[in-house]
Amino acid sequence: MHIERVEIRRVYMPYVSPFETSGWREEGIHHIIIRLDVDGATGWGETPIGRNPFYNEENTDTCWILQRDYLIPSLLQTDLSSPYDVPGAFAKIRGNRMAKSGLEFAVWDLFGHIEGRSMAAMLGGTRSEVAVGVSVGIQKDIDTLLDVVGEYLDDGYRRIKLKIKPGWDIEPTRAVREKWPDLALQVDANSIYTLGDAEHLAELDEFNLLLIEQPLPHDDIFDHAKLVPQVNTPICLDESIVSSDHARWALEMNACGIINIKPSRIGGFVDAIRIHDLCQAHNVPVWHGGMLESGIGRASNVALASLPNFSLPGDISANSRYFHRDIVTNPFTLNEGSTLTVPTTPGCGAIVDEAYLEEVTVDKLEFRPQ
Ligand code: OSB
Ligand code: MG
Repeated sequence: MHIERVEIRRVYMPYVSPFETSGWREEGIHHIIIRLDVDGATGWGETPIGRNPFYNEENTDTCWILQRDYLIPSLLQTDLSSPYDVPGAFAKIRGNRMAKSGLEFAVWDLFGHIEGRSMAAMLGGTRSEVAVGVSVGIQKDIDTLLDVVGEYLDDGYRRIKLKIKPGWDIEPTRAVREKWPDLALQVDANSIYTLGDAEHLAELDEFNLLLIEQPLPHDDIFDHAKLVPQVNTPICLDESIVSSDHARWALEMNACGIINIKPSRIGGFVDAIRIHDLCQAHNVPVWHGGMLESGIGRASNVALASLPNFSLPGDISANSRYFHRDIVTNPFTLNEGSTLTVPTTPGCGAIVDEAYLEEVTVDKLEFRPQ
């Protein structure tokens, strides 16, 4: 099968409230939405990339150029018999995994529609609901943080992640832990510390956290392996695990006890599933991270999170936690027990609101085979 038409759109959608981490602050998403068409069937995907290269080395502009000049021309030339053919079509192009990922997700959605199968079923999902929590950005002071966390708990979320940075780590975590002694709580540093901060990070041990996510540099598995024996709380890697090879290296080096899987960071589902399976074989739990996706990327994340070794709650909150209005007409809502229901309809299950998508589109390009 050859894809007949590709459309990519840069979109901007404002968040319900700004999102701040140790390395950046954003007011909304600057993602790329991909549409594929073949013979009356449509597949949608999302590249959930940062406007600036502050999370990983890519940004919206680099993804746009890579998709336009390299990835889409390769995809249009490829005779696809399954989504597993996509990584091969992109193999010559080094890195640029976020740029690749949205195209791969769209191919999965397309095959789901053609074959009448849900994305979760195609990926090997076994759950009908996935456990989720909320990632809470850095706030202006601790009182505000306690209010924000309290609101999410009132909404029904049962796991909270706090973004931390030097000067906003021990005290905010202590305040949340003192107010909610039994809350499932974890922290994420987005690569802001160094190995010299090991003793400081060990001060977090007293708060009974599920994990400390990516304390050290984004490309440094080696120093994480040195940190692990110095901290009692499990270390979880996010940014450092960009492929199944990186996951294997981290597991062999004992650089982490838990891995956060974001299929976008890894270039798509094919390699993300390898990480899931590898971790399962090592008895290492994984959980599904998030990139503040629109309803399209969110639906495909929920599909992947239905695989069996996703045993900790994911950063996949309901659409309303991120946006007042989303580009889908069937947003996820939070179930009792802090879960989202896995769609069973063909593909990822997102129903795209094409009129609103047009409204939030900043730029678009169309491609057909030469
Ligand atoms: O490090 O997990 C992260 C958002 C953008 C980039 C990186 C991260 C995050 C989040 C938000 O923590 C997770 C979400 O709710 O989508
Ligand atoms: Mg993270």
